[in-house]
Amino acid sequence: AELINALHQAIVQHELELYYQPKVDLGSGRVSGLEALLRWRRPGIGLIPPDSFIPLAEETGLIIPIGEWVLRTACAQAKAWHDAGHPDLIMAVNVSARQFRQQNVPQLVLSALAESGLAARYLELELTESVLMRDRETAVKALRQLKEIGVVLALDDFGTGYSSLSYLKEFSFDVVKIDRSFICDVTTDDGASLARSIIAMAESLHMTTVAEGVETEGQLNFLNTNRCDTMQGYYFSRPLPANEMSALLGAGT
Ligand code: G
Ligand code: G
Ligand code: MN
Ligand code: NA
Repeated sequence: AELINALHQAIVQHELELYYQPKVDLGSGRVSGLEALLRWRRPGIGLIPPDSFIPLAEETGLIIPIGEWVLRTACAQAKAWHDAGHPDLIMAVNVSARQFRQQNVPQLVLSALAESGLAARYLELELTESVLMRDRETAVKALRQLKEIGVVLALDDFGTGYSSLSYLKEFSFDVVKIDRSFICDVTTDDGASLARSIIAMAESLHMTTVAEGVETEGQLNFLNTNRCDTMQGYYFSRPLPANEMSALLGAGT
């Protein structure tokens, strides 16, 4: 109960922050997009990662104002970076499955885009396949609405859930984010063939691929050789607060 009050206060007192992690296009080497990652700067305690409070936010309904704040802030920040000379950056926002069920995401997206002046194609939503697990018809309807609005839809943490190829066929995501547990293993034979088959599957379904959790040059070489489109991970950059990201973007990317 104390944590619930604190989280409620966090929204009112502006203790939430977004960090941003770059995604690098492997063809050009340029930063093509950013993933917004939520943090709670708790007075006297420090920076709290989302895994420690999003489940509570979902149980209490606080995910609705939090999700709204995240989306509006990310869209406004993307527009500011576009105006500052990085006009092609795509901003990705995470939406959890429970949040997707609780919140009218298409309506919120329309409102955040209108308010920020960001064009829909520069907003990407990262969803996990569990959005399709319960009440699938409603989910598919909301996903179709989002497609019509024109935002990019990415399947996050691919390979960790109850992935089924039929899900992928039934609903066409634009992007597959290959979970970092696969990327971690690409320097072993089995790991490499698994990652290759995910890339091939994505290609055959006309989806682009993002490798998550890239930490080493060996992993990067593998991704280049196997024609993965985009990489994200500590090898290039950790998630950074907005001012540090501005500096990184300014420095010629
Ligand atoms: O940044 P970090 O690796 O700690 O993120 C941990 C998890 O929290 C990831 O699964 C990520 O998708 C999720 N997450 C990060 N930011 C948000 C957010 O703004 N909303 C939701 N729903 N999940 C987020
Ligand atoms: O589930 P999702 O993909 O949204 O989670 C992203 C999380 O992965 C973020 O919390 C981010 O901090 C973390 N992350 C990003 N890059 C790396 C990396 O190279 N290695 C590891 N271990 N985690 C990473
Ligand atoms: Mn994500
Ligand atoms: Na992920």
